Amino acid sequence: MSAVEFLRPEGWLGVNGGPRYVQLRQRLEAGIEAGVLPPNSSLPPEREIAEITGLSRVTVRKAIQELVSEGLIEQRQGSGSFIRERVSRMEQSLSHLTSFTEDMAHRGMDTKSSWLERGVFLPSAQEISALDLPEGAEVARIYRLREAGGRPMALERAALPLDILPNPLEVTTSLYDVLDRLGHRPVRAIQKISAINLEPPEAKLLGVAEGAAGLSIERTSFLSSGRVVELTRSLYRGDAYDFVAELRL
Ligand code: 16G
Repeated sequence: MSAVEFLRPEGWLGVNGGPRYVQLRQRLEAGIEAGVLPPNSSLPPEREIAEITGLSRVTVRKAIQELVSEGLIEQRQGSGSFIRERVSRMEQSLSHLTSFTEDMAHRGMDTKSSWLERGVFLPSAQEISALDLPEGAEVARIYRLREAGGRPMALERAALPLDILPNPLEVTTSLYDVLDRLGHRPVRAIQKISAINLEPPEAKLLGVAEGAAGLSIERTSFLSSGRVVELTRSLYRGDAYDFVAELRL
């Protein structure tokens, strides 16, 4: 069935069905759910929807606006409204100190990292204090776009003391694998999670709209001696992750 046929008002638009923009919104939601309006396809223009349904353009616009705020539809400047790709959310436990590679392998997903930065740098004030770096010490930094199952998931910026990770170029897939080999795999970590709106460059890398919701997670990891191993700031797509913590009495 075409989108136009699906939107013909017979059978779903009625006087007793509540506000008309809500009826249209529900019809469009049903079309998205049923795949009549598939991901990445364009929605007929407002004017055309108004003609097919007999609703006013104001009503049509209101329904579309609601779908935009629900994240089902995306408006692209100059080219109209598109059905957004549905992202299945992932649940991530907050009680295990695992790596991204391990988390995804556990779900049967392949991971890929694109390197945005990797090398030895002069540390920032935050790195000096978080990693407890001695005067004049440099820092190993790796910045990656992390993908799983072919989808961008997170941007991750890690900083480590050089004696923990002397050669950041050694990290090709998993940082924790390299730390494991070097005998520096962390055993404990503290994470701080905050809600953010993704800035244009990060949103672009993650394949979401500018200002889309994201989660910023700062992880500070420790060796059993109490020494800090990494300071990592990860930006996760807000539409792809649920972080789950188990609480006990
Ligand atoms: C996770 C950690 C990150 C760690 C990375 C190592 C969070 C929020 N962050 O993404 O701190 O550096 O795993 O992953 O979970 P890798 O061994 O696959 O490189």
